[in-house]
Formats: sequence, C-alpha cells, structure tokens
Amino acid sequence: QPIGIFDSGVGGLTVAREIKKLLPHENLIYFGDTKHLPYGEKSREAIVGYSTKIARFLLEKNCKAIVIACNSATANALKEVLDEVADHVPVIDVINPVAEKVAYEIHNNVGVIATKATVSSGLYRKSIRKHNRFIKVDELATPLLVPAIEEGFKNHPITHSIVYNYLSNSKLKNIETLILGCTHYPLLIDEIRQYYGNRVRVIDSPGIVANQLKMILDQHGLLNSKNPEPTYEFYLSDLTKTFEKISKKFFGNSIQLQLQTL
Ligand code: DGN
Repeated sequence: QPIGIFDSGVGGLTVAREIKKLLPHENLIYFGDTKHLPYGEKSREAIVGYSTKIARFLLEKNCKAIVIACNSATANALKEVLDEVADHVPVIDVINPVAEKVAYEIHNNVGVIATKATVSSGLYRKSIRKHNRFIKVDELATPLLVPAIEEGFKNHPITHSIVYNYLSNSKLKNIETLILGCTHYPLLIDEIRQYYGNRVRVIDSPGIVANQLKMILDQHGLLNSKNPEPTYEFYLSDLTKTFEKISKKFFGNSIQLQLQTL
C-alpha cells in the first residue's frame, strides 16, 4: 500500500523527497493540484474543497497514510481532511509536528515565513505557544516566493531581491530561528542562507515531517521495509513544465506524470 502525499504544486516534493530518503522501501503517490495553485491566495472554502477531494482520491488509491504536504491546506483544511479520511488512515500534516519540535527545542525568538493563507490562520503561533507560551513567534506573509519558484527563478536576481526584501522586514529583525512555513520555500534555501549566514537557524521542516510519518506508520504496524522496487506515481490537475523539471530532478527522469481532473 502506498503513502499519499499532496500539495498545490511542487512544494510538497520537498517533503516527498525526505520521505523517499528516510523510507526508501515505501511506494508513494503524489498529487499536485497545479490547476488551482497557488492555494496561498485562495479562500478557506476553496482550499477545503480542493483538499478534501484530493484526500478522498488518495484514499480511493488505497493509500495507507496521507501527508498534507502543504501548509496552506493544513492551516485551512486540516479538520475537514481529518473528518473525511481519518477514520480510515492516519493523516500527517506539516505544521503540528514542526511546531511541537520547535516548542520543545528552541528557546529564542522564532520567525515564520509563509503564504497569506497560512499566516492569517495564525496556526504556527498558536501551536507553538500551546506547548511553550514563552516563545516569541513572529509570522510574515511572503506571497511572492511561490510564484517566483513556480516560474523557475531559482538563483535569479529577482528571487534574491524578493528574499532580501522580505527577510529584512522589521518583524523578522530579532529572530534566531526561522521556520519555512511553506513547503515550496526549501527550494530557496540557498538564497535564504545567503541572506542570514550563520546568524539564524533554519528549521528542517521536511525532515521533521518525514520522521513523524515514520513514527506513525511504525505505531500502526504499517512500515514497509522489504520492497526492493518502490513505485512513485504522480498525478497532476494540470501538467506544468516546472513540475516536470523539479519532480524529475528529485525522483529521476523515468517517472511518469499523469493528468487527473479534480
Ligand atoms: N506549498 C504550499 C504551502 O506549503 O503553503 C502553498 C503554495 C501555494 O499554493 N501558494
């Protein structure tokens, strides 16, 4: 049985890549809702509609666990996705495991950069402070980063300049730890590191989520450790060049992308 993973586009691939690394015997099914991207700008109702449909699709594909590899979907539709599928399979999101880890391990000022849909939910702040009310958490919406990534402007002067403008915002002035609150953003880790040097620790969110998934599969007796030829299936609501490029970079040239209307 495969693990289902979804995002609005290429962002969730940063999580899928870590899952593949940590759990190399698992079959994976990835759904990228490229037709409705970016989720970060959509209403809560729209995000709930897309996310629950995708979760149902992954359940019908016989997935044994579902990873919501999108912060905007987690922040706006976690409850509805749980209502839809949690009776059948465990659901792992990208905010709660990260918030919990940060709450217990970090003792300084934390900054979060994310889409508008995630920041307006305030979920990072709430989840971190539920576990540790002494941490100062500042969240900043950085909406231009996703289109820059989807346009393939990696290591491009435009992207450097957007990153510089956002990170120099006064809200993030005194942070010592940064959470990339959007699964697209690890694709800009070089630009972000270049800005901060060693001054700020960037949390490895995809790694934390992959570990959480492993723990949950283990708890449910669902870990697969003997599958010499794991399969990777990709379904997209629209076939895009960017998705093709990044998915092949992470998973190899032989993968097939399938169009799936949502
Ligand atoms: N990758 C998604 C996230 O983590 O929020 C959102 C990207 C988008 O659709 N704007």
